[in-house]
Amino acid sequence: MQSKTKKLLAALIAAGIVPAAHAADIKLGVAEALSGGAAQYGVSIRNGFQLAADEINAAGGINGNKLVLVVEDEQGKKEEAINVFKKLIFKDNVLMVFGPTLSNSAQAADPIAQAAKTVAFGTSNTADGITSIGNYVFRNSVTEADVLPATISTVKAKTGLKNVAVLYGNDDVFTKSGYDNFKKALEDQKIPVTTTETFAKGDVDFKAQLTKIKGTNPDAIVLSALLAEGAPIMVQARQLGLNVPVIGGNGMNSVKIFDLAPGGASNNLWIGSPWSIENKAPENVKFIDAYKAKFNGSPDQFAAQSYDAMYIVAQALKNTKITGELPKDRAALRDALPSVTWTGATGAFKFRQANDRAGKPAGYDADQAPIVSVTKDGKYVI
Ligand code: ILE
Repeated sequence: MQSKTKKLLAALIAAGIVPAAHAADIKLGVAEALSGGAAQYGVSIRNGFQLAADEINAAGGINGNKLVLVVEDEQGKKEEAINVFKKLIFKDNVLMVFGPTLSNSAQAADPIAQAAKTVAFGTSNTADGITSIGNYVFRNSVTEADVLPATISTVKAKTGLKNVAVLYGNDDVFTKSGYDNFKKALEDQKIPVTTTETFAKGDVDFKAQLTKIKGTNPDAIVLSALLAEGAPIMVQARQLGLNVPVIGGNGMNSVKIFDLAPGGASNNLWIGSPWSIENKAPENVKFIDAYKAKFNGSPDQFAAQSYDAMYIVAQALKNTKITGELPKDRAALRDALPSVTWTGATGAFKFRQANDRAGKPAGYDADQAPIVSVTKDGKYVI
């Protein structure tokens, strides 16, 4: 800003014509999939951010300064995630970036934030390796590595399954990582695999794989998929008379499954997550009520995690002196984040240091334990 303009602005603030808070807005980037298949998750995520930011601003903001969200649609595509990260970081000059929605996009876009020494905070990325990108990469989404062993052991204990068939998407960072972690958990828990089948993004007909699976007569199907393919897989499995439990990863953990696989096709789907709509803790009840009032629908795990993430960043910002010098402020926010603890919609939260591939300290993962639930008639039951 020109110094003349600066002086004029200062005079207008002093005269009470321009509110002082405007001069110190805190700009946060939100890069999520708001169109395309991954918008099933991205819209919920954006809603969670908006709800939390509105609440924080209504309660006085951050030491009197208002949070302003700069929201961009990265369309669930890694090239778009890269473009949007560049726009937010270099053109909009945001303090930090939330997102992107898919691990597949995070693996491509987070290195941009890391190189620019700007925090990239994922609220839905659950694949291995995301936080190994570097020390500016954070997430509060619990990883497949942390969730899937508990999901498998719970289904084993409750259904007595003896073997499983495996079905996974082999061209997506998250579905592939889910597969790797399922495979490891099955080996660790000595559960034999009857067959392993794959599919690709955009496939619509899964009957060949499901018929093969049916031929091996498994006690359950382990499924690492995003909703766009996972929902039709459930519909087609039930059509073929495959009514065994389906054990899903994070991609299958959305209330959208009840609309996308209607008429009971979504029954008997097992998933693990730290968040449940049934959890009656006061922080969660407050979140669910506020979400319903604002968006006229029920929240899901993705909204709960983004809502909590905004409060986690707000706690860090309260301990950060914003100077107006962007590189300094971006670094100060990064340094304030690791020690934040917060009890929100997903319960008690803290970060856990992650390492890079060489075993050196890198970014931060979520340190939370999952609860396993199963779908029954349009609900998750614990
Ligand atoms: N957890 C997955 C991922 O990391 C999806 C996110 C479901 C929306 O890509």
